[in-house]
Amino acid sequence: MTHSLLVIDVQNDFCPKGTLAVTNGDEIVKGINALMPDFDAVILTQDWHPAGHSSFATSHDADPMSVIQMPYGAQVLWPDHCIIGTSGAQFHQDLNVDHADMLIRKGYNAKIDSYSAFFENDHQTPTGLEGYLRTRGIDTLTLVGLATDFCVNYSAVDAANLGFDVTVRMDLCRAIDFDGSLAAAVEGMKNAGVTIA
Ligand code: VGL
Ligand code: ZN
Repeated sequence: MTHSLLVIDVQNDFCPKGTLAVTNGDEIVKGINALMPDFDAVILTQDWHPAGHSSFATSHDADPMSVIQMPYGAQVLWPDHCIIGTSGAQFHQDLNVDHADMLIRKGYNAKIDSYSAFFENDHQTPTGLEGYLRTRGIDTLTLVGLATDFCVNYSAVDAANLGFDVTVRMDLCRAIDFDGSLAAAVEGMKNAGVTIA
């Protein structure tokens, strides 16, 4: 077994004072750092959007958290967040980025969102993470980070569907939990064979 820790989007905009703040999002940073030495590899993801990204409510003159239909399916419209080059897009200052073997960015294509670390929201366009894991012989993943019900959820389900052995450490994740999204995410992850710990 080769086991990787996948740290999802521990960035300023998802922490208190961020533009898409997840309640107590910064609480998990210490625990994540403490876990890193236990793994064969540590991979960090970074939500990385160009200004005017199609997932932003401001790009559609719509209210934040409204939902629209995109060519690839339903899309929640978010407040502007994690814009390339801004401090909001940077990792939380206490996250031990020096311990990471690999950083993967996602959401840089203006026309399509990418919650998952593996595929954009069309569920087809790969980020390349699968190939990285396979060529390193990594077969087992533990996921932590932000937000439980969006990027952690999508990444965990994709990883399980790709055949990885996947565990989500709920104590080291925090959720947006909007409109029942957390309960739905937990249900979906369990159905995909993800271990909820
Ligand atoms: C995320 C909404 C929009 C996340 C990213 O990291 O869960 N959520 N972009
Ligand atoms: Zn985003």
